[in-house]
Amino acid sequence: MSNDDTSTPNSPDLHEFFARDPAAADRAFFGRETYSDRRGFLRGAGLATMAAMVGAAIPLHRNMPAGLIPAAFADENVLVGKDGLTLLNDRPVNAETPPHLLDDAITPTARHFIRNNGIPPAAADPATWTLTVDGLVDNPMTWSIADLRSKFEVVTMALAIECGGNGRAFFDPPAKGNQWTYGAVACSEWTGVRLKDVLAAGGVQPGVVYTAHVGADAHLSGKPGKLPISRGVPIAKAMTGNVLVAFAQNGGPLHPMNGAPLRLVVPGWPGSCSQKWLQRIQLRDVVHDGPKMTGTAYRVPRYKVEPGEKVDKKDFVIIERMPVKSLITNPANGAGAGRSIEVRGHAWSGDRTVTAVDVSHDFGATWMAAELDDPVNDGAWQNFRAKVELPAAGYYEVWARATDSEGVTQPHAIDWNPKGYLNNTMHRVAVRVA
Ligand SMILES: Nc1nc2c(c(=O)[nH]1)N[C@H]1C(S)=C(S)[C@@H](COP(=O)(O)O)O[C@H]1N2
Ligand SMILES: [Mo]
Repeated sequence: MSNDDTSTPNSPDLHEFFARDPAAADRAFFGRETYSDRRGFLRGAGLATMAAMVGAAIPLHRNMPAGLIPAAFADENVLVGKDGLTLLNDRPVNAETPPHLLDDAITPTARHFIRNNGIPPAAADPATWTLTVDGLVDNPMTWSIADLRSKFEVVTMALAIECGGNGRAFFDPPAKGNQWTYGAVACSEWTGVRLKDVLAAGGVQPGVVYTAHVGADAHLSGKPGKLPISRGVPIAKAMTGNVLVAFAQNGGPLHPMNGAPLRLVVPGWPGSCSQKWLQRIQLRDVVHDGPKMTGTAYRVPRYKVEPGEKVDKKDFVIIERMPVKSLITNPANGAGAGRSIEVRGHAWSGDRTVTAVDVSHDFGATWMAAELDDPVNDGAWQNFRAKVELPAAGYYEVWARATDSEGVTQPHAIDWNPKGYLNNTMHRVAVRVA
């Protein structure tokens, strides 16, 4: 987008100022000195405290040029409260989880990936957070989290979220964007209320076709009122029983980077539908056209294209359900093993169930069926395991492929698209038998 202004005219000066005299720059911008032991400070105090302090010291900190707050965050401490994630980008923060750390049936909060399009809001008090439902509803309403808890049935569900760009790193020619490998997927246990109950309480008007979701994060440019991302889903999807407005993750608070204190969880569809730091849902009589709904964002060509082919913008369609896929979480890629191994992992297919997972150790020449669990609820990933005897010492690849309730099986090779979405090729891990 030609007028999508992400330039930051001030930031080079700010960087220079911080580089030249960090203490003075800190006093000027933060009202106190944080630099003298910035790394130590962040390490000790954590991201939430840092965000709260910055927010308190600078009322308009969300409007500051990109490059100031992020510079302060730009070390490994952006991953406070996370365990073993790989940082792909620190402005905005994007981090994925190595597959072998996703072995649990329910992903621990510390291992849930992070996909940010902008600057997360300062840590907020759940007691004062509100969600407004407006647009084409009979009764526009603003709810506190306590209201949501008391007015609607509270449910807990294991729900898988996968970023539409998971697997982008393997596109050739390469696609721009975060180079996710395998780990932009997770299945936390989310507690909240059903979006359909909240929308029904507002009175969905006839003619509503789409939702529009608004979060509290700021655009990287710091421009006031400019949203980094605002996605929506067709009203029929919003009215599905497993779409939650969630205020707890794995029995505790949401992680600040996973949308605390309130987020949407729309399982089976691109993660981008699951708005974090959720403040507002608007009902519309047209397909939503917020940032990252239009152009080529979270869209694919409506026909199959040759790798590298240039596709006209008008030929892109919005991604809806995510395709059938599986992930091997044991053994870890490159692991040494004995001849007898247990291959474990998860499989999922948006809006469908997985009916079979097969594993191979001979490059797909032969396959054996894995034991496959039913989903614990609609929208959860399914766990599989298979005892595999490797014939002799040496190097092997273990492959997994899932098949879903419509009979669709994961492909061997990528269906290339310009933005690198929907890579559901089979996962392969290397194993060396001593
Ligand atoms: N407000 C807001 N919501 C958001 C995003 C964002 O940048 N801002 N990123 C989206 C994308 S693209 C994904 S894949 C998921 C990732 O959720 P997670 O960071 O909790 O793993 O959040 C979605 N919700
Ligand atoms: Mo995403």
